[in-house]
Amino acid sequence: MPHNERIGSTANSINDIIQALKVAQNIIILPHKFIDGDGLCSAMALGLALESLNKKVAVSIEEEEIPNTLNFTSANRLVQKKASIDMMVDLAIAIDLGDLERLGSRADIYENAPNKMNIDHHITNSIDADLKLVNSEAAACGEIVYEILKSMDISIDKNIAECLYIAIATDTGGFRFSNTTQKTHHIIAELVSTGIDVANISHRVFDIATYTKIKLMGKTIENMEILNNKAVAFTAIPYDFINELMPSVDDFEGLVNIGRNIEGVEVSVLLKENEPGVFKGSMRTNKYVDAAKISSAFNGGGHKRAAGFSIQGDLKEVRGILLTEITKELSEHKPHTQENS
Ligand SMILES: [Mn+2]
Repeated sequence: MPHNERIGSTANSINDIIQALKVAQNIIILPHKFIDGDGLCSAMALGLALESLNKKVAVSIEEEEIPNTLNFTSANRLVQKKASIDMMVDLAIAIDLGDLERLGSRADIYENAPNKMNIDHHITNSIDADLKLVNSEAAACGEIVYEILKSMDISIDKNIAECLYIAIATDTGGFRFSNTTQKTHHIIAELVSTGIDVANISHRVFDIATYTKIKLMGKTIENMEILNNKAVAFTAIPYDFINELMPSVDDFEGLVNIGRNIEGVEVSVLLKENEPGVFKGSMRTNKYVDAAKISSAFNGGGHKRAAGFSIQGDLKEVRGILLTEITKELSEHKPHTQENS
């Protein structure tokens, strides 16, 4: 597919976007809260490119710090906390989000900007913007930014390539998810040709974990029960363990997937006891159980395959309540083939 064919894109043409980027001088780029590889790194790639055109650029994130797994690129210098931003913004770009709620405390920066742009690839996008480039066919915003840079004749140097690589690699789960296309691989081939260190990037982004996280993984596995004829993986990390270990929020990332990846498991639940008797739950499902539906019964929600909730009580009691709901959902739904995304 030629690079200028943009199936699924809406609103403005890429030329409108390019014109606005050329005119703007002070640009703030805003990825979503709970920052991830695509949000941060597509923002930084665009930021580096705009800097090369002598524009003043900041990437503002909601988090106090860049997560460990993403905290190694030279582009990180573009990242500023909201409080330290001291420029008169003439263009705000909301990137990798389809809902302004996902800007968190930074929504006002976007709302108050004289020019608003939204670059996104979510199929549900309700953002009001002066300029909008939404391409739900793109595997990552990194692919859209790549296309913008090509159209602007901005050369993709090693630093930009590194950011785009991380953006695309993370949103495709390391080129394994169904959003990975021939075009994805064509773009990646060009990025790799700049000399980026793929092995090092992959190790940093996908493999490295803090020792604290490894200990949490150990506890997650140690406490795991396989129930309901092996369809449910249930585990809890107790308050005392957390209190002694003092993990960061990052350290809990992905722990619930350990249960989900066990052969035959449909529902994986991980309970984190934040305070004695106060649990934050994560739920992942594989094929047919609606995690959002179950979670909504416990002050939570999310997506069909990934949701979160809150529940209070003693662990035994909480476990019983949750398993009753999960068992009900499991028995109500006959497995059927469905895209697992
Ligand atoms: Mn994304």
